[in-house]
Amino acid sequence: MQLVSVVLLLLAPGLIGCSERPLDCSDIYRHDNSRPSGVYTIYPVGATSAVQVYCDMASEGGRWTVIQRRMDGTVNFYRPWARYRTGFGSAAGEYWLGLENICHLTLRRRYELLVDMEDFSGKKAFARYSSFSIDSEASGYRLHVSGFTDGGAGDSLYAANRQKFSTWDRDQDSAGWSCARQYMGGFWYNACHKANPNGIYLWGADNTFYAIGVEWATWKGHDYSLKAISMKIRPLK
Ligand SMILES: [Ca+2]
Repeated sequence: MQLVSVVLLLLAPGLIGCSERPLDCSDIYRHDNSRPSGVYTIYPVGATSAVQVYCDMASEGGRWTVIQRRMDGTVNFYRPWARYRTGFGSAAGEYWLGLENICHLTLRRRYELLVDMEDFSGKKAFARYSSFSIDSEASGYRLHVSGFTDGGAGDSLYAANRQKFSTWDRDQDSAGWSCARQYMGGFWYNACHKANPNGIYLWGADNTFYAIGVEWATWKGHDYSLKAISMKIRPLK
């Protein structure tokens, strides 16, 4: 009987913690600010919407919810609308959180955006934006990003701002052709891009096909595919 009581006591704090249903990584941090970076479960769309994400608890003060991550080329990012809508990949590795999840988060809270990146020589840079949100699917998941701060990478999202999201099977870009098909990703293409974080994972400098790589052109140009890039958001205080 005593053992049962002890077990219940040990379980109780955990049960209370789980019932709080964190919306994003900032909630997990607020609940326990000693938690390290890693994979956690969040609930962006409500109690039945459990989704695994990577929480960056270290960069620039931590509390970041990673919405996109490339690091080794193990996940195919050339996917149709339905996959970009719901998300794909693995929270411990490469993934896309999903436009529907991102949309719900930015409806609920005001977010900033950090884009961290690294090249194949180990150099790092970032771009930071003080405001980030996307509209609903009915509005094409249109992007709103502003308040740029340069961490050495330059502002490669200026062309993507106020664009709808496009995939190879849903062309909502500003070009007379399909940017997603030409540059082999899914993104807020204009006509077409300075940033292609969901492009084809190549290994550094490669000009075989123009601008199809995992690119941040204001840092490395259009013939260089990054080793790593991640887009992460956190609520403004
Ligand atoms: Ca088009």
